Amino acid sequence: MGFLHKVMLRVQALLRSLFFLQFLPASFLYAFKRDRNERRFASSAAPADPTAPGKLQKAAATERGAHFVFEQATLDLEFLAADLVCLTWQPGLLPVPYAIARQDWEQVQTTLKPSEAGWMLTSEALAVTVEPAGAVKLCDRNNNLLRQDDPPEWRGETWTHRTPLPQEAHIYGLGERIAGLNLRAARNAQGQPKTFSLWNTDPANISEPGQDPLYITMPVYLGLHHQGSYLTFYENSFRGEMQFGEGDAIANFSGGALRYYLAAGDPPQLLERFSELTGRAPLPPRWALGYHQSRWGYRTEATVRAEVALFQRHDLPISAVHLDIDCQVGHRSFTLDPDRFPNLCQFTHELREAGVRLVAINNPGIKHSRHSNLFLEGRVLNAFCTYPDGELVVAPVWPGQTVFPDFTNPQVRTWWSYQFAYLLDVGIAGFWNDMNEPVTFVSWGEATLPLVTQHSLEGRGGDHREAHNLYGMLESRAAYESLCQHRPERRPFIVSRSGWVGMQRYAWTWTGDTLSTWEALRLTVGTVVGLGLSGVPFSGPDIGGFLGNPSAELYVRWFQMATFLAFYRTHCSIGVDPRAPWTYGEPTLSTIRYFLRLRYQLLPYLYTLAWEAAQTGHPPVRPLFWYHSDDPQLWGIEDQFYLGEALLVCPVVQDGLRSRPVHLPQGHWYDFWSDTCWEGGKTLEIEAPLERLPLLVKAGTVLPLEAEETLTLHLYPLPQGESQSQIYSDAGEGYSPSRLDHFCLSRQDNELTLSWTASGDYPWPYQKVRLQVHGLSLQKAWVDDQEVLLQDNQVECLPFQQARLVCAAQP
Ligand code: NBV
Repeated sequence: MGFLHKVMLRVQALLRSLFFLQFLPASFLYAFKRDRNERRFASSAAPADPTAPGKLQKAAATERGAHFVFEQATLDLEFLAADLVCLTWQPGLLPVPYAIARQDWEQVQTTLKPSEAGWMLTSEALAVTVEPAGAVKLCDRNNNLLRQDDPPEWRGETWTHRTPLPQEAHIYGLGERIAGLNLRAARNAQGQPKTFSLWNTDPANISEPGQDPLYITMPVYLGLHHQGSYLTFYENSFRGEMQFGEGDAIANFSGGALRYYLAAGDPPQLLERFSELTGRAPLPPRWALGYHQSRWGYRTEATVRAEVALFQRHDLPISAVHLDIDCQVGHRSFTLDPDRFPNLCQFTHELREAGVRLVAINNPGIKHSRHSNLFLEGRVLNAFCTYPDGELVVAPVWPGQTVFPDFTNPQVRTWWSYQFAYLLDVGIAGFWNDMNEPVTFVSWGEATLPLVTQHSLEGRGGDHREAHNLYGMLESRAAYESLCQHRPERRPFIVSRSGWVGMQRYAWTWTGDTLSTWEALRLTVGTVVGLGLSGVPFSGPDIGGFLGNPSAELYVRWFQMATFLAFYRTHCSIGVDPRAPWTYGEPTLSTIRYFLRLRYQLLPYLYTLAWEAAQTGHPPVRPLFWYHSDDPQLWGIEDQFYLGEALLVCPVVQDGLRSRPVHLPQGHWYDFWSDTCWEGGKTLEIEAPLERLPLLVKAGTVLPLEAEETLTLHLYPLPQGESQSQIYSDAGEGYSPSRLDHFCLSRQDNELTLSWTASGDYPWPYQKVRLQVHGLSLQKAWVDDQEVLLQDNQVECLPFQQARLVCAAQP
C-alpha cells in the first residue's frame, strides 16, 4: 500500500471518528448498561471439570439408525440418506432447526452390528463405527476411512470435539473467510494454526488478510484427503471456534447439544446433499445477474437519474442501482426521503422502462422514538429484544438510539414483512439487509447485542448466545417471505451482509467492507469459493473495494474478475471518490465496457448456472478441485476458478502484471481470446494485457452468447468424441413456463455434429441462431439436411434438430 493511500485511509478514519463522536455518549451508556446486565443476569455456574462420555453401556437400533447410552452421555445416529448421517451427542439443548430445509427423508436401510472395535451401523453407502469410549469412525463402502472423531468432551455447557486429520487433508468452507481457500494452511501472527471464530461480526472495515471473524460464520466444512472427501456441518449456532492443526481439527461450541451431520461423496455430491438438507437458493430474477451500480453517497433522485443517464450516454448496460442509508430519513429503515425522492413511483417506472431496478437498504435497528410508527407498532407487539427483566435493549446505531426486532419470533417476522408492502408498491425491486450481525455502536466490548438479550427462538426461549448467529438469516427470511407474499408474481431479490447456514434460501451476499487494495482483490476468490462450498452460491465483492480509491488498473482488474462472479456490483463508501466505469476515462472505460457487454452476452450461460444452483446446490463459482478432487495438485489453487463447467477464469490480482501462470486441469482447453487449444494437466504462462484476463473454455463446450435477438452457439470441439451442454430459459421473472435446450456436440475427425433437443413450454426466445466454430475451419454446413451459407466460420439459421459441419483443421 502506497504512502499516500495510507495517509488517505488515516484521514478517512479520522473523519469517521469525528462523525461517530455524536454517538459517543450513547455508546458509552449502552456499553456500561450491557456490562451491568451481563454481570447481573449471566449464569454464575462454577467452572466445571472436563467430562467424557464414559463407557458405552447400551446400543439399540432405531428406525433410521441407533441409540447409544454411555455412562455420562447419549449418542443418536440417524441416517437421513444412505450417504448422510446425523449424530447427536447430549446433554445439551437441541437446536431450533432454522438451518434445516428438509424433514421428510425417505426410508434408509441400516444395520447395527457389534464389531471388533465396538458397534457398526451401516447403510448402503457408509459405515459408522462407535467405539466403547465414544470415538466415531466414518468409512465409505470401499472401507476408505473418511473421518474419525475422538470421544467428545464437555465442561459445563462447552463441547470440544477433536478429529484427527490425515497429514495431507485440506479443509474448505466455514462461511465467509479471508484466510485463503485451504483453511488448514492458515496461520496466525505467531505462525500457529489459525483459530476461526464462529460469531458473526462486523469488523468495521476489513483491513488485513486473515482478519477473522467476518459477517458470515458457518460451522460447515469440506474435507479432502487421499481416501476421499466428506462434509461436516455442526448444527449449533452458539459461539464456537474451529482450528485445523497439524494433527487434528478441533471444534468447540459454548452451548447446546453437539449435533453434527456427515456426508460423503465427491464435492458436487456433497453440495447436493448439503443443500438438500439446508435448502437451495431459489432461481433469482434474470436482471439480478446483470450489473449493479451502487455508492454510499447517492442522496437524491436527481443524482441517481444522472448516474443512470451516464450509463446510457457511455453505452454501458446496467440492471440495478442500490440506495444506501443516506437516501433514508435519518437513516431509518423502510424510509426513503420524499423531499429528496419526490417522484419515487414515477422514477421507478421510468427506470424500469430503461431496464433498471432500484434496490433499497434496510438495517434491523428501529429508532427508539415515540415519533416512529414502527417503534410504536413493535412495542404493542412486544417485538423488540429485551434484557431478562423485560427492559428494552436500546443501543446506538445509525438512526440514533435503536431497538432490535427479535426475528426469532415468527410473529415479529410477519410484522416486519408487512413493512415492505408500500416500498414494493412504489416499485422498489429488491432489498439489501445491512448491519444485521447485528451491529451496535459501542465504546468498548463487542459491537453487538448483550449476550443476556432474550429471544423467542420460536417460542422455546433462549438468549443472544444462541440467537446471535441466526439474526441476519432470520431478518432475511422475513424479507424473503414478505416479497413472496406481497409480490407473488415476481421472484424476491434480497442481499444480506450477515447470515448463517441456510441463508441461501433467502438472500445473496457480498464480501463486505474491503479496502481498495490488490490484497483485497486477491482474497476475493477464496472468499467467494468458500461461501459457495458453505452452501451460498450467489456472492461477489464491492468492485474496486469499499474503502479507498483504487487505481484505474486495480478497478479494471477487479471488474474483469467480477464479470465472472454471480453478484456484479460496484459499491464504495461515502467520502471516497465517485466510482463508475467512466471515472478513469479512456482506455479504462473501453475495457470495462467490453467486460460489461461480455457479461450481458454470457447471461444465458449464467442464468443456466443459477438454475442449476437452484436445482442441485452447485455454486456457479467452483474451486479447481471440483471436477477432479482426487488430484492433489488442484487442492491448493486459489487464484483461478471455474464459472460452471465450461469457463476457467484466471484473474490478475497483482499490479503491473501482464502475464500469469495458469494451471490447466485435465482435458483440453481453448484460449477464449485466440482459440489456441492446449492439452490440460500442466501449467502455462498466459498473456494478460490490461484489456483482458486469461480465460479458458473447456473443449466440448457449446457456449451460448446472446446479443439482442440472436443467440450464438460457440462450438469448442473435443479432439474426438461427444459432449453435452444445456441452456435454461424462461421469462426471467415470475414463475411462468420454462424450457431446457440440450445440445450434444460430437466430433469425428474434422466433422462435427450438433444435435439439439428441447423440453418445456417456454417458446424459443431468439430470432436467430448462429453457430460459430472454434479451432477448426468450417468448409461446408448442413442444418437439418439443408446446405447453408458460411461466413467467418459461422452459419446463421433457425432452431434445428441436427447440424452437420464439415471442417478442416485450422492452420
Ligand atoms: O450503509 C452504509 C454502509 C454500506 O455502504 C456498506 O456496504 C456496509 O457494509 N454500511 C456498511 C454501514 C456503514 C459502515 C461504516
